[in-house]
Amino acid sequence: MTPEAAPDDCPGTDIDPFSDAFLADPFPFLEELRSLGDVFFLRKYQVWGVARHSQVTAVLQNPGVFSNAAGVGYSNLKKEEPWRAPSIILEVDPPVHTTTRGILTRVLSPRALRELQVRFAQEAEILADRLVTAGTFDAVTDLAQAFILKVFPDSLGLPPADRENLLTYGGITFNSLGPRNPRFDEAMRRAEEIKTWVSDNCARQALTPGGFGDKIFESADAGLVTEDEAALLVRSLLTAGVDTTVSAIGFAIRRFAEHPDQWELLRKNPSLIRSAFDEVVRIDSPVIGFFRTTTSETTLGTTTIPSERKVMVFFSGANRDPDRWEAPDRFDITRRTPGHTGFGAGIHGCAGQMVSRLETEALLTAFAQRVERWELSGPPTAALNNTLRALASLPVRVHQDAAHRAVPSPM
Ligand code: OVM
Repeated sequence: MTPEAAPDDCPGTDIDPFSDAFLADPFPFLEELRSLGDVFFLRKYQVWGVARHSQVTAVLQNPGVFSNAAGVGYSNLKKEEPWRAPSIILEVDPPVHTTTRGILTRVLSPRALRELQVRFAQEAEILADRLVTAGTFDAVTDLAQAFILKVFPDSLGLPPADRENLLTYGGITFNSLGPRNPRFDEAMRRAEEIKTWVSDNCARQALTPGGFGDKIFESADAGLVTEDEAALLVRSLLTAGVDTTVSAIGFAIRRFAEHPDQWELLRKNPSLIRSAFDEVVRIDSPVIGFFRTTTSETTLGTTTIPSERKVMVFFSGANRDPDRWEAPDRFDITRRTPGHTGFGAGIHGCAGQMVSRLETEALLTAFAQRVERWELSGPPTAALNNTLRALASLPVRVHQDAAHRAVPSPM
């Protein structure tokens, strides 16, 4: 199929946001996409796209026109058979979304999260003591994955067995948002098996009382959703809360290994830890972008997009837009980060973002107390995925703070 021309009122491009080259380093391509205009047309996929901060936020703030109900990937869920039951929070619009979002907002309320802070801190200290004593390790597998696969499913109340399936499930889901390319097909090979495991683990009887999962089922008792819908909301947390945060932690450690001055600044001033994490989410944008689908003909900039067309919304493009950020490619933990789109924006903005901040703050706090300097002990490798940017491995050596003795934890 030869790519068709772009519409007359929209610059066209042959940039392929699902190619290996783009996924390995999207930022030069995103610069070119921003330079094309407010809107561009991706010829290979016959869809529109936005990568400037102004347009990315305009689309995300207008969910009536830019709908999630046909899915946030390339495929139109209303026209093509989805590989899993659609999410009842991400892949829906108001008013359904309003109810389900309300449930997760309450379950993930600041009060509910305060109770987790102590546990996250304890687990972070145990892990930091162990890894700092080891001295060299892989910051993706031994640190980011080990930590998140412990604390996040624990907070949900998930049983401890086979948690690495969560990483596989996240990989499948995020690949499935791209077009049917080899990455998509490869991910789908394990879809049926992993889907069964996930749905078994989202069932009420699988979840420990008191966790997020159990609290979601209380909303079924209250009549807000059915038990089947509650299980789907548990699934949303499992889908969205593992690979994303693992990715951000990996990028955070790489940034601090590459910018020892920023690590020193963070150690001297731990109150910067929160903005440091948001700066990582801004500059490294774990989620490259999601799609929206127009519900009517609409005009963006000088481009008219017909109804029922897909628009790719590059969160990662908005996060490096020089019209919004001063020196956008500079990693600066003192930067004022509000307004970044690393968690999306608008009504579908990440519901779990406070959980991810608590998790990473616990980790960075524990390591800041123990590690003077991070050193890359080998080349980082990337894990290419149609939607999620992440490192596959990040070999590091840590230089221990002489003043901090790593004492074995009791018990
Ligand atoms: C979901 C979900 C929510 C947020 C992100 C996401 C694919 C999935 O509800 O399943 O990533």
